[in-house]
Amino acid sequence: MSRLIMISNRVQLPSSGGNQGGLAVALQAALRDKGGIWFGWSGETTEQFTGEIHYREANGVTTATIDLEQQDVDEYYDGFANRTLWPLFHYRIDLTEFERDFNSGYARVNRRFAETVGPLIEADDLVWVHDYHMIPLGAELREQGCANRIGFFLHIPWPPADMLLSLPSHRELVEALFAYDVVGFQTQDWLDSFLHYVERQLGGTIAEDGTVTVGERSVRVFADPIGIETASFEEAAAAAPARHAQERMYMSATGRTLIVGVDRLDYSKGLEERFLGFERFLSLHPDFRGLVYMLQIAPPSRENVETYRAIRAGLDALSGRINGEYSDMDYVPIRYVNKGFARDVLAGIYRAARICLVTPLRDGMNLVAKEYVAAQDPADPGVLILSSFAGAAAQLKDALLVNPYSPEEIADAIAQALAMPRAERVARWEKMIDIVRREDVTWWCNRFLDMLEREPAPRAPLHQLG
Ligand code: GDG
Repeated sequence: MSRLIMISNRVQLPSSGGNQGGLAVALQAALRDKGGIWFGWSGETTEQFTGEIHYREANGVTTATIDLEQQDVDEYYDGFANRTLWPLFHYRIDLTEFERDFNSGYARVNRRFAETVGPLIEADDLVWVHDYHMIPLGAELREQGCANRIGFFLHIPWPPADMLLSLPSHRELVEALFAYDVVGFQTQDWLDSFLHYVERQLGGTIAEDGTVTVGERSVRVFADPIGIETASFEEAAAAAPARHAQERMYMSATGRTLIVGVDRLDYSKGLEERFLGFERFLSLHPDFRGLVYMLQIAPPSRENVETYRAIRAGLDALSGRINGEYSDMDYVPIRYVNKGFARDVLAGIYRAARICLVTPLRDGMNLVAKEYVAAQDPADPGVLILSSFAGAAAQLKDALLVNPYSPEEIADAIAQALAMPRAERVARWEKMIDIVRREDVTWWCNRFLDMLEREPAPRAPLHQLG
């Protein structure tokens, strides 16, 4: 049986704390099943890049990591990945920085990854590369003669063709994807944007079976929506630590209705717009003031990048202003918490919330929406308010779908959710949980690996496109 070589920017060993995300758990399970290695950056820097590999092993999973130079981190991670690709792929040209040094740092680190992981790959191994940090890695591996089956999965959206054209190296980036055998996107929408670019800019052709051909190169593309570890999340939500968290929320709420939001502190998550939507709700529905409050959990992320510091300052000011206006001696409308919670505590908070606001301006998928659904009490579930611009909206059609830019739509959806009879809440939830259970993270992982395994191997060496 083929081993699995998984490659992503960061890796995660199994831990006993129960604090791991569903994605890490699923990838670890696949690694345990197939055997192999999870390769990535250690998160550490070194004076001079040596390519020395640090191996760690826990619970049947082996990780292999390398340290990068500070300049690598600045140009590749904080630079091209998080200041160029992340904003651009989330439709934020206004925040996208186009620096030549970022480009060269991105190329250099991908080459360094390829040179260090390349020798670890054995003839029959399947190679699975993850996300926007690593787009050129497949091509770098092919350069070194790697003929294995290599797949790539993009966790974030793919931008519309016109938007991608604003990236000076757009052609190079897209051509690099043709070094893979299989490329997976979260939704058909993101895949369509990719195909549109390929047809228009590269004159590519698209076959019925999802094979895209440009010149002599072909790649199999498909939409494979990522799921969560539903069964274990449902279990966690009903277990003692979650019940305690739920009780704590009820006690501190003193009979008020809880609306929850859980997001990494990131401009793509639409936090400011969400606060404004909640403010609009309070202003349009004075009867509900003092009866409904919002808990926004937003652990900081990417604090080395200036835009992220700015969004934090903006949200501090906005929540302060709204609280100043609508608070009372015993009421604060927004509890805004900049820290993370253990996964089972989070499950209890989800369950205590009558409404979950998931309103990203753009999101590859959004796992919080699925976790909220999985955490609900089947007899008395809450209501999910979901941005139609999140990948998850393609599956969770029974959520209340909103335009996250519109405070009115958010305010109306909150009012509708608060008034929703239990029978309707149950009916909507049953349809959503059915999908969240069926299309869970294991389903996603197996679908990708099955697709990759179906590809003929070994593969021909890389030719030039065109
Ligand atoms: C990228 C794409 C795609 C958050 N706060 C806490 C906590 N979290 C966990 C959530 C959830 C995860 O972090 C966030 O996942 P999302 O999917 O919502 O968003 P991104 O981090 O932007 O992920 C996204 C995803 O990749 C997978 O492909 O869905 O579109 O942007 O699992 O629960 N977890 C704990 N405490 C917290 O306070 N334990």
